[in-house]
Amino acid sequence: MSALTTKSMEAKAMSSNPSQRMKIGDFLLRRLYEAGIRHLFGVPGDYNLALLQQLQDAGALKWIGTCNELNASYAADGYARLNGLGALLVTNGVGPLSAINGVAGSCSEHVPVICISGSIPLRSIDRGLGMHHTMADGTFDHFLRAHAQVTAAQARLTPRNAATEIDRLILTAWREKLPVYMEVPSDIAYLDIEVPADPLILADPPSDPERLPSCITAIAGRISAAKSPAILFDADAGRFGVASELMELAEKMQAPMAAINAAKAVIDETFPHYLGIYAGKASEPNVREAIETSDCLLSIGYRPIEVTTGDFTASLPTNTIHARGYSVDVGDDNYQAVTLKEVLRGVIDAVPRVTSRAPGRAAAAVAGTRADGSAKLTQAAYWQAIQGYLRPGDVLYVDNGTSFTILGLKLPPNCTFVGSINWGSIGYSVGALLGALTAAPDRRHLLFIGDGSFQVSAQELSTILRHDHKPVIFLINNGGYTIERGYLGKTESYNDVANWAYADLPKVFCPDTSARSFVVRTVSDLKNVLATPNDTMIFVESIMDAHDAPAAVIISSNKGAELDYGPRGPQHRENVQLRPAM
Ligand SMILES: Cc1ncc(C[n+]2csc(CCOP(=O)(O)OP(=O)(O)O)c2C)c(N)n1
Ligand SMILES: [Mg+2]
Repeated sequence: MSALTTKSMEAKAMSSNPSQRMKIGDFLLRRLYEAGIRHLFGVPGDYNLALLQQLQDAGALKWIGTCNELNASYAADGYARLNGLGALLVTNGVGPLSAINGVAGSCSEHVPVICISGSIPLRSIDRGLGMHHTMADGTFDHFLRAHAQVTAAQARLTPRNAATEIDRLILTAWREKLPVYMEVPSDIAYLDIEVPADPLILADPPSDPERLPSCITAIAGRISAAKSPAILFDADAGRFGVASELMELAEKMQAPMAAINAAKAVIDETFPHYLGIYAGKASEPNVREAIETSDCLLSIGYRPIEVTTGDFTASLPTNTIHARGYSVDVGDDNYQAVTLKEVLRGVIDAVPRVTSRAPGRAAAAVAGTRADGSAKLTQAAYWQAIQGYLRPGDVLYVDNGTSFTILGLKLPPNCTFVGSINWGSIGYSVGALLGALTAAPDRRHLLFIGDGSFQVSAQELSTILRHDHKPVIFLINNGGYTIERGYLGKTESYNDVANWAYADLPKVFCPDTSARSFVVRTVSDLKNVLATPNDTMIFVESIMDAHDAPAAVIISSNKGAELDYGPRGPQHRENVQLRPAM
């Protein structure tokens, strides 16, 4: 045995990080699996077929082909919402650019998605060979650079960097709760490299041993001294998985808590200390009072924008502690190298149990009137009926439009809410539904969407049917973009859409489907449909008036127009805006 071989064997035996040889593509798929990913969404193309073949041969991950890459990006996002991490595979240039809107949405909404593009072979880059799906100008970096704007990390794999870059990107997505972008040149998937033998561990970095206790002491000191402490949480409370810690803290301190609308259902809405959604002046009075008059507010991941703050009418108390995934602001101090879960666990232990504060009053659900069964279906009667349809454990999806009304409904325990409140790209919810159905097929999934939003991504209904999923789809057919009519163009044709036979689509997309489709025009039609068993897909097309919209949606659109167009905008002309009924 040569001295060199003996030496390397000794080094291997002593090392706590044993390595092995694997093909780059196989290693990538192995790492995705170890990170908890079991499905990959996307569209095949010549540059990703080698990797796709490795996926088929290994058999560990399941391929879910989508009709286009935009929908794949939405599906990966929906999958990640329920699974903790999601991924899509697309082909050079045309794929990443079709997907970029969805990837940007994941960035805006803090959802960890891995966008993998099978890209131009390294051989072509080395030799300057022009290839299809490029600008044919000898450059190959456009798509990496485009995705650098909307992802937390990017890399083009090479045989030298693949082992480290794959781990860096997956870990970055998981830790930051943000998307990442990876190019896998088509000629390297089958090359052998040395890779770690140990599985990838998804874990937060440990907190700093001094900063963590100092931060906990600072927070606990302030909220224990307060007379009316309260908790306000944004979407990151869900992304960083601290719902149970927040409930434990609220319980121990007898403190009221409220959600930003982007965090709907992160906390069980039947929890006694949960008050409802806080959106400044658009909040229920008791929620507004609890948050704004608190003498110490603990806020989690607060990212105010107009649609989450009642058009900037939110006003947090001066003594607000701002906690985020990995940092906290308390007074003038900023704490780095602290992780949210550890901070909250420490605070729970540090604060004394309070028994004297009265629990907050729960916000009222949407008030309803009794509608005449044979009367034409209105938005008011629709949402009242939907409220009664909701069951514990449902997964609810909302797209943009009058369907936002679902935000005002009171959800039963253990529901999950999937929306894109910050990014708000119409059509997102259909792709997200496919993704989340794939991640959690045994739950009941309810989609609330308008005709305009549905038209963007309707094809993915075919993928949902192809995999025999059984969601309930509630589509409002009101002839167009009603929410936009509250901004401008109340009767303009630019807010109209073509009238599809929506309820026929399950049959079109899957001719032998057992899906049940309904066209609903009256209150009693709707009530009958809601009694249908959930043993197959249910598609409910509800016909409603183009000018019928809940007051909250119209008011928000009217205010949006003021923000968007300013005092000299066209919205002040006579009868150009849908306005709330007097
Ligand atoms: C990709 C994208 N394009 C355009 C918009 C602007 N937009 C927001 S809501 C909306 C209309 C939604 O109409 P619909 O789904 O029919 O809901 P409705 O209000 O009619 O119930 C549009 C076009 C958007 N949010 N995203
Ligand atoms: Mg509509």
